[in-house]
This record gives sequence, structure tokens and C-alpha cells, in this order.
Amino acid sequence: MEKNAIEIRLEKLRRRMSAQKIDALFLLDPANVRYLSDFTGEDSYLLISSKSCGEKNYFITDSRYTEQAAEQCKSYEVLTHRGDLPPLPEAVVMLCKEMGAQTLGFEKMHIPYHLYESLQNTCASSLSFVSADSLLQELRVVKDEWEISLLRQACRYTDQVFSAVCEFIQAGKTEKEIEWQLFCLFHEMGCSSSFPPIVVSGPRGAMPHGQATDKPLQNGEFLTMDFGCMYQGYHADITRTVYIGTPDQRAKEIYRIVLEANLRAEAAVKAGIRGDELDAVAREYITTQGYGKNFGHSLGHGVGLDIHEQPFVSARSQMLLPANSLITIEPGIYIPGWGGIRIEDTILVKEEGMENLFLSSKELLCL
Ligand SMILES: [Mn+2]
Repeated sequence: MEKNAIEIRLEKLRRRMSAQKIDALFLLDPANVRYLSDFTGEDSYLLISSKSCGEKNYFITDSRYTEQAAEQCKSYEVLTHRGDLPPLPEAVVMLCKEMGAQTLGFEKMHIPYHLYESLQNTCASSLSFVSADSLLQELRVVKDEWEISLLRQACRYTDQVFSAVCEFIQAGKTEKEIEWQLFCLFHEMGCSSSFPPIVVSGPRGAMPHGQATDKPLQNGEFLTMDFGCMYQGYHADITRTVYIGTPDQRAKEIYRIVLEANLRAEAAVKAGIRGDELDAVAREYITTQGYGKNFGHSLGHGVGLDIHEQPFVSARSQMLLPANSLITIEPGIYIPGWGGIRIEDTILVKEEGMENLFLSSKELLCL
């Protein structure tokens, strides 16, 4: 981690807290916690106060993580609940009182209801609660140079895994064997799996998020693999669909349509385009080719410390894509009984255009 990255993020956060009149912010989502503290463990909480409440940074954890937090979270005072502090809700309310905080920002999307309820009961109306999810999303959506370098590296490793797994693919191997090979390759790269890989072949390819089974690969079918390396907390997300054997005319034609949709959408990417506009580029093309009803999911999503995050690229997304955000472009066509094809890249949105962080070819690969 760059020396001042956390301090810079905290400063940006505090400016937004002041603008939204949030005195203190209570965070528990692991990706948000990592983003603002560099902590890589679990079950830990940040309590951050605004300028007017003394600019305190508390890292609240339990004894399993105290030492790790002291090492990783240099910008924070590390406290142990049920150790030097009372149980969590009481601890948070007590610290808020000490700071003089009257409004507490919290993650409506992530906080367990029982914790929210006990915070409210404990504070006895001395705090008003404000949802702060969008504040964190706005910060995280634009990646800094350090994050982009990690994401680029995650994509490099993912490219290497793709070319290595292609050496392994042949008729007779099962989907589960391919999946296991992916896990081995992630490990060899010094990475872990971004998410449970999707490995589906033949008619099973019609399930966009199907899971690997004991089904063996057969000549004359597609194999779709959706996977990615996670490197230092940052995700990569790729999908390639390869053919086992020699494709017929229909297989080649449907592959061509998905690839064309992928290329058209990527060509339309630039900072300022709206999520729904970009989604429409791929969707309208697939629709004119007669397969609109076979492309059910959205075109893409943001990628970063979470595998799915803002900005979402769907027919409902009104968000303008900012420069230096990362998104996937992943059109697909799924035909029950026949199979499916998806081609997915992880790309960096630029002022003018985009950069595909993958080098893996998208031409139809026959193995
Ligand atoms: Mn994806």
C-alpha cells in the first residue's frame, strides 16, 4: 500500500461527512473496512469522526485480530471490545458520546438488523442514524493509481490462468476437473479465486451461473468458464467460451453475435456514458439479431474490492460512469436445450474510451 493512500481516503471521506452533516461513521462491511484501513481480516469495525468531532479513527475488533490490526492499521487507535471496551453497541455509543457526535452514519446495506436495533436501544435517542452507503460507494467507484495497478495485476494473472487452463481442456475431462485446475492455477499465481468459478458445458451453458458438475466435456459443444484471480484483495472477472471440436454454422453465428455485442459495447465506453445507455448498445444489437430474449442479465458491473460493486451497467442504471472506474462488459446468449455463450472483459473507463485489462483473445477458440 502506498504510504499516504489511507490518509488521502480518510481526508476525502471527512470532506463528504461534513457536507452531509455526518458526525461519526460506523463501518463493518469488510471491503469498506479494508478500503479505509488496509485491514485484511474479518469481524472488525471502524468508527471515524468528522473534523468537528475531533477527527478520531477507532478500529474496534476482538482479541483474535488485535495484533494484526495494530500492524496493518497505522492510522487507527485499535480497541478491543469485550476487552478494554464494553460489548460492541455500548462501546460505539460511548465513543460517540465522547466525541460529541449527534449523527451516526451507518451501512444500511450491510449492518445486521440485531446490531442496528441494539445500537438504537443503547443510544436512547442521543444519536440520529443516517445511511452512508452511497458516500462509500462514491469514494470507491473511482480507483486511485495504486488500486488500478493491483487490478491490472489481478487481470494479468487471470490471463495466464486462461492460457494455462486451455492446455488442460479436452473431451473426456469433467467440468469439475476443469474447475479444480482453475483453483490450482490461481494458487500457483499466488492468488486466490475471486468467486466460485462457473464451468458449464454443452446444454448446461444455458445456465449463466451454473456450477461445475461431473459431466464430461464432449466433442461438438461449448465450454463457458467465468472466473478471476483475486490479488491483494482486488478482483478480476473474465469469461471465455471455447469450443470442443469443430463448430457448426449455428455455433459460429451465435458466437459472432455475442462477440460483436461485446466489441460494440466496449467501443462505446467513455467517461460520462450512463449505465443504461451502455447496456442498450449490446442489448439492442443482440435484439436486432433475434436473440434479445436470450440475454436476460445486465451487461456488466463494477469491480474492485468487491466482485460486484458500483457502477452497475444495466437497463436500470442511471449512473454516469466516471473516469478510472472499472467495469465488466459481459453480453451473453443462452438457449435452453442448446447451450450458451458469454464473453466478458474487465475494463478501465477512461476520459476517452477504455482499456481492456485482459489480453486473452476473444476469437472463437476450438480445442
Ligand atoms: Mn462478471
